Amino acid sequence: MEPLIITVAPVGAEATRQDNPNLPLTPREIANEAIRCAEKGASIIHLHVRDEDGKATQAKEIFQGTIALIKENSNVIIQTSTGGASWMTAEERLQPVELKPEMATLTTGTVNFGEEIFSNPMPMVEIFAKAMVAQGVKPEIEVFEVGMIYNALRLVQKKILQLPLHFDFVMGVPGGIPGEARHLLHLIESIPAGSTWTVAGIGRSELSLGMMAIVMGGHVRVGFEDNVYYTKGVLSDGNFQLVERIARIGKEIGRPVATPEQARRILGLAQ
Ligand code: KMH
Ligand code: ZN
Repeated sequence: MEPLIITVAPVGAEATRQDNPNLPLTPREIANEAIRCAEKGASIIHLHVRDEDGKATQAKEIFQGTIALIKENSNVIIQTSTGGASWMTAEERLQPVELKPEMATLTTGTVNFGEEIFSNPMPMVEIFAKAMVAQGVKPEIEVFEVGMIYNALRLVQKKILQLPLHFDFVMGVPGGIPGEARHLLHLIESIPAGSTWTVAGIGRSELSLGMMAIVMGGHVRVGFEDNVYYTKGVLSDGNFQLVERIARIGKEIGRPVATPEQARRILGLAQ
């Protein structure tokens, strides 16, 4: 099996310091956390940023500053979010793609997101996909529901995207596909042969689904965007602790972590 690509999602758009006081918020804090996670075995940073008040933003300048700080001390792959937060406009969300990150997320459908709606109508998804292709950015297809796989394949049929695709199964969002083993099997069976995939389990499913992915040849995402706990009722000291644990488990069951260079080769990114 390929080495294990660990993605860390250190901040997200929703988590607050009330959820975990160790949540990084400023560009410097996010960069330091990203670098520490890279040292522990993460090869992709799934990046959201916050404004001066700690509120989610997709401002290009804040992404640019944060990415520059990360790159000073790490060659980790930067994957900017285009999901942003559910209340943002499409124009706001797409901004970081102009910075030509190596990767960006592409959610290929609309889903209930707790009490809100994470809106991704297909005409908007097509615009996002075309922008990524034009800027040489590899999309990671964010799958909150099985139908989103087939929406992504429609973009392939329309020759907007090309195979092989890289999928992230985001499982356990209230309103999306539950974070259960049988659903992960169904998702894996639904993607074309030759695809790569990772899993982001929300809350307590982060660890159980991550372990399944390690055994099944997939890859794993961890981090405070998805889960702020280390174990039930015990907050994590930092994202680095979640990365360290999944790297250790991977190593012990025969999937040592991928370096960023190995991850680039596995994902077909320019070396
Ligand atoms: N914050 C969610 C509404 C992504 O980064 O692409 C969407 C999200 C997905 O986080
Ligand atoms: Zn995200």
